[in-house]
Amino acid sequence: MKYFILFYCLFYSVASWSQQGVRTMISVNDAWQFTRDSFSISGSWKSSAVKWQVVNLPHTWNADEVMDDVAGYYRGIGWYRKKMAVSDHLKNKQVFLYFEGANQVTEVFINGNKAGEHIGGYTGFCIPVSKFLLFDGKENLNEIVVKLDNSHNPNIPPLSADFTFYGGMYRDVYLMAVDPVHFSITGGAVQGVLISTPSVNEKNAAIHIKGSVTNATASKKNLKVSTQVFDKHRNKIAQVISKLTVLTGDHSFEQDIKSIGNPKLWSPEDPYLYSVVTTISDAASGEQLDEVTNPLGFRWFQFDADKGFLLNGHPYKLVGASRHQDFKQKGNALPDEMAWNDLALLKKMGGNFLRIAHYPQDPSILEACDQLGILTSVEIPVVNEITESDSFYRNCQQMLVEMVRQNYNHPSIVLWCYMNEILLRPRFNDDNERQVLYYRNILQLAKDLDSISRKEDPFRFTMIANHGDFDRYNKTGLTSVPGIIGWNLYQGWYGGQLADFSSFLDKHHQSLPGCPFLISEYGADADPRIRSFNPVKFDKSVEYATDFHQFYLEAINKRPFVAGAIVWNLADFNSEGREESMPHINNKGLLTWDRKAKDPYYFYQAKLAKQPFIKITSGDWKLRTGISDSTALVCKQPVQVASNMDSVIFMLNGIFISAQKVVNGLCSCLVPFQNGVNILEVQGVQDGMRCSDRADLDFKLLPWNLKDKSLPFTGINILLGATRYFIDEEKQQTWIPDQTYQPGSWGCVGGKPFKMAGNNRLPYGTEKNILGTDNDPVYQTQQIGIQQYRLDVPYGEYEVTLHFAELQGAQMKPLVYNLTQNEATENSDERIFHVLVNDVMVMDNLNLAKQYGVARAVAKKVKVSVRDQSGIIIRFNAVKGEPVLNALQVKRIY
Ligand code: GCB
Ligand code: CA
Repeated sequence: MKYFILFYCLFYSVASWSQQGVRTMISVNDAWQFTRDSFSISGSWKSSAVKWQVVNLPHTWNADEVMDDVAGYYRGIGWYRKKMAVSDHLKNKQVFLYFEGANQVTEVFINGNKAGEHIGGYTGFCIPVSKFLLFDGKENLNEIVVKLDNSHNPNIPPLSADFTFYGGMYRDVYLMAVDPVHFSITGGAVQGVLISTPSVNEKNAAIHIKGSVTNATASKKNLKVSTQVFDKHRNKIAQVISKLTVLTGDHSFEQDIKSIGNPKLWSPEDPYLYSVVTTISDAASGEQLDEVTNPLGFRWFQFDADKGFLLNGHPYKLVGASRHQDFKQKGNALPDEMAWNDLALLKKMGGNFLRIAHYPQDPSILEACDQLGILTSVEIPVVNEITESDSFYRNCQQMLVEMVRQNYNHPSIVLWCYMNEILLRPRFNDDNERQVLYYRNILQLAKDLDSISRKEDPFRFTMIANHGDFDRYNKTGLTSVPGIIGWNLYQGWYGGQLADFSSFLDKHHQSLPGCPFLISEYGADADPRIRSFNPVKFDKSVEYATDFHQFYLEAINKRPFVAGAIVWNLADFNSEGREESMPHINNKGLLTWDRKAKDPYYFYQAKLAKQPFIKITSGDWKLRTGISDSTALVCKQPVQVASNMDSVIFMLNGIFISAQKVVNGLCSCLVPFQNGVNILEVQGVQDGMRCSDRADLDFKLLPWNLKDKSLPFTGINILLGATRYFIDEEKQQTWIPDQTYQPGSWGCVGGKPFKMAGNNRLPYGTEKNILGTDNDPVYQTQQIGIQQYRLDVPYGEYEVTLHFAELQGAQMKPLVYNLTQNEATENSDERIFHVLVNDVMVMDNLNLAKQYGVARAVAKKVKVSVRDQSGIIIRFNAVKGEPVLNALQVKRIY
């Protein structure tokens, strides 16, 4: 049935277009069969040994396996096949299969014959298939088989990187049919012609069109190539016509439109797009043979070492984010609408720039950028390291040429980038001479790629994005190759202090005068489940990330010479090999993996908004818990607000509580939460303008004195060895930091928070992936050397859950993105202890490492009846080494 529909579509569209020689593009996304079993092209189509699964494109074969506890994901071969009817209306056309991108080596077979192949997972490509096709639209005569391979290949970039190399046909595939006389398709550039604007100013603009015509017939053709320019309202504003006589083969042509008066300029504030329609027709008969339509935007720009970026003659600070192309549960196989949605979110934040990192993305991304008004850079995935082989160099060059040619006409692009942190993983660390040669080879590759880029497109700047090792990039000569430098900086995150960021900016400005730069990355992980009122570096709290962004943006804004602030990253993304609080995820997104805003997103919105703006940044932290202050049955906790107004009024349950001045986009107020729902309203005020926000926050007030009758104790969830909070939305639970025991209340006796030896980055705990749980942060911290845990609860029946994980010992792979130091070897001293609850032995000779393994979650529920004044006393008696406890839950049953 599906095949019939496809056939019908083909027939329908060809019938409606066949009167004119316009190209046909029809998606071929539906009802493919897919397998990872071994399959052979020469084997029978029907072979029953192979299990096929019916899938639609976009599709990846790794979406499910990148989040499990098994290290790694399938990197190998996958097969796609389908049967397809092709209308005989296309018999006299040139037919191609156009792939917007597939990861990473693609071979295409039509009816058992190899039609073509492509290397590289991120650029589009066109495979000519006419000569293999059977044209009979009535039956599914054609067999298309696509073999894809996402194995590691030392000659194909990226070799290593902090993201997942999902395999599959993860973008749209089209059947494209053109007349034998058509705009040439090279480097996968299906848009036909290259359009540039060699000069633009407010009064005048010039347009240059260049392209090539392919004549695939045996005869000489007299042709007319005409280019028409239309404004937004489809009024024709200019036209140029050239005559071309072409023999069989490809023939280049160029056209100029010398002067467009008073061009409407393109800018993020007003992304005014013209369109350019270029047509080939037969000179004598006037019959139209091919036609392409492209976007056109008039803008000019400059990167300057002192003034930063200039757009249309004015200094213009670029502020935005990078983007990876994956999404929760979908891997990299996203429909176009979801790509658009990301850009809409960046725009809504006030961003004017997208770094399309670390590879070219779906064509819909740049369409969105052109239309929404977002400036961009695009890059090829040469990340971390290179292979010194001809084949590697060739693949880099091919990717670069494809990237530039395919995307050339997008007015949103200002930068082509061809290397990212290429000195992060220096090879030959134990052979200095060889390493010098390796660096020299990298430099040579950079020079080659830079000159290809400038030759292919003299109108854009080139960029290399470096990590923060200023001297190394300088010494190797890499800082003098590209038009501008991108710095990926993480001071105050992976290493150093926030203030080191500011000094880095000044250092560049002083020691590399004449060399424009932008901050191509900066960011801090924010696990949306982790909150803290004492945020510290690497605690993964949302609060630390907000502070980090506030600091960085201010430092950049203060310095006109810094061209831009590009946050890493717009959204959380998958990096299968990562561990930390949310294993497999890089949490530096301003949005979560499924695109929910985190606090720093609102901070940017406040800083960039042109209208009055206010937002309770942590308004989404709806489940809160805190301890009542003994007298008033309230708990005071700070709440942060992002706004662009002068001051903010806070109201709780309709009553004024405070007015605060906004400093650098943020302010906060201690809110006296009551038990239950608290309605928090905030109002921003400035010059008679007002704006407001509201959050309904569910507060669970805990008694300090557990026998307090006015606030009966019902339960508590405690993280040991941490000063952070953890929110489990699924279970509707909040975990709070521990305290030291005081009579009447609850807390820990003895021991100290566990801190990983030799890891200066972590404030406490570990960043190991805790197996057997998704709530890693519950287990990643612990009290080591604990003697007792006491809760002076009243009489009743309780359930106590003890949460353990052995945090020490070898099982850990080093952190994938360890930018600063190496982990010290961990001691794995044996620890054996007994656990007694109210003097009843509940676990004896507990040896976590031996019984469960290192870094595995262990939860034990114990029923306890409390019959006397002393409440619950949990004792930890050491047999060997120091006892530990990671988290504790106590629930009153009755
Ligand atoms: C970087 C890399 C990027 C990583 C990022 C991080 O410098 O360019 O690919 O994801 O750091 O989060 O560590
Ligand atoms: Ca697409």
